[in-house]
Amino acid sequence: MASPIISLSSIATPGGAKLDEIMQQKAEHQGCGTSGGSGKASCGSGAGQGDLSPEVWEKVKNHPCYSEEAHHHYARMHVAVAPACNIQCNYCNRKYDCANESRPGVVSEKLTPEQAAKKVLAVASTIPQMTVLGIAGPGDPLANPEKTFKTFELIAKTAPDIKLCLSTNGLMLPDHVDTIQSFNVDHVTITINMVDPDIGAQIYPWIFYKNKRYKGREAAQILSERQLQGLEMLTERGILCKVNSVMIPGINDQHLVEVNRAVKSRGAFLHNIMPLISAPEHGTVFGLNGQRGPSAQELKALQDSCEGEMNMMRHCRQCRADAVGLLGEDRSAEFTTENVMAMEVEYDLESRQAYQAVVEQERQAKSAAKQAELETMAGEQSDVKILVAVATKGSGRINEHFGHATEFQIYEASTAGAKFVGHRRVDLYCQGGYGEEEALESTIIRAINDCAAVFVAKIGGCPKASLQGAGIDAVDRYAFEYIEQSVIAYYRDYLEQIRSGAIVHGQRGDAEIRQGAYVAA
Ligand code: CLF
Ligand code: SF4
Repeated sequence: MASPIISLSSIATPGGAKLDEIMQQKAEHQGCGTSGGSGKASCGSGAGQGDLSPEVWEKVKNHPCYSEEAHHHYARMHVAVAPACNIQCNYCNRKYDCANESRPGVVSEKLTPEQAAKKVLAVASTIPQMTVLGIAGPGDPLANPEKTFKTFELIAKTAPDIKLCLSTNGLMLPDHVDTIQSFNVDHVTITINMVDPDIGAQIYPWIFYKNKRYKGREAAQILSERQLQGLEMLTERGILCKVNSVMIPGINDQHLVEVNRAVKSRGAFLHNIMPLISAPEHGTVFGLNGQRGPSAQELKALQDSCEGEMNMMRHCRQCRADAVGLLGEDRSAEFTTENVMAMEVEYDLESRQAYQAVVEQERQAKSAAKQAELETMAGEQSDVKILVAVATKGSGRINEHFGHATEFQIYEASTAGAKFVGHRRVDLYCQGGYGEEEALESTIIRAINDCAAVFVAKIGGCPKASLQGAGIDAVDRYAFEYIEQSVIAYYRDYLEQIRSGAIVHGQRGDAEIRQGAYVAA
């Protein structure tokens, strides 16, 4: 059987055109243009740059984890080359992926560095918006340094436009900072759940360090010192650092404010407070002893309280160690080792860059549309804030059918505009006619119960009525429009309706964060 040759030229861009058409247009017109539904691109503006320096912006602008705005447009992939770990976390069961950076419940296919390098080329040739390669497990990348750095070396040679990213528990970090720098790994995540060893002893039963097993408080103290030392060493070298923290109610939830201060003072760029995933079927210590995870509002309240000078990440999807695709989608099943080894890959850098140029135009059009909508709210004064759930498959548009959504993105609307504040994973509503009402009641409404509205590309009459009955306005009039622009427009109308007496604004209840393993649609 002939191997399929992967070519980017037939891949449709976010606007629907094929890449070879775009390459033709590029050759004919090199200037600024408008694109997208609202057609208000601004020349040369860097959508989302804000007050970041040009060097930092260059590092984050197409990294889906380091820029919330980028995560609507760019994808990442992980390669599972690091099976071993040197610590034990009470939220991890090694039969599954790393819970730092993965969702428990799905076993990874482990790869050699050579297999990983081939896989990266295959994915990059199929998904032109894949810009970042991360190594995040399934154990700890720095407990497997040879495999980790060999993989980076191979990818840097063959796919030089791909950013390299690493996620670690930090125990061995100080020993590898120079190597990390020499391989141009510009993004490092450290999972830091505590800076107080007494709290750490409740999270980590042991660590294995310098050929010795340490337990309890002593183990947590060594781990904490090594994590903070590694963080300082990286930021001194200008490497962007993100800190992941798992929020464990009753153990470190209050303490994470102190962790936030400690990592901020050491130069961390971004803090990602994630909910504990803990269910008995995962077989973890926390899962088995009934330790609960936070509710959606508990998580948001903690993230809000830490949001000051430091950026908080709220769009993390707690990925598997072999995740592929946009955050929130999982295309790993397309790239099994068997499939990848059968592919004949052409690495077409020019086509990748052309595709990404179109994505940038779309981003700028989206940003301009949001700005224009925001200007219509000038002078508006109100304390009212509402949450809106959005069904989207990416590109920053409301482009998913209610029945096909496996997650909803959550935006907070206020007079300040539209702000992304999280996402909620749900069961599919449409499952061929089975269990639809059950899915609606048991997961979807509970997951977005704190939202005033849900924006969808399309929705049937029955679920619309059920949502309406739960006080959630199901809105399809913004189908295929930009999300933030639509959220602002809806909020403006909402305020008008409050003033006219058509609706009464009230506080909504809390919402649940869905527990358990994610099953890709
Ligand atoms: Fe992967 Fe992590 Fe790099 Fe991203 S994931 S190694 S920084 S490329 Fe991202 Fe996934 Fe959250 Fe991690 S959404 S779990 S933060
Ligand atoms: Fe599991 Fe990752 Fe913790 Fe190691 S660092 S025990 S692999 S969650």
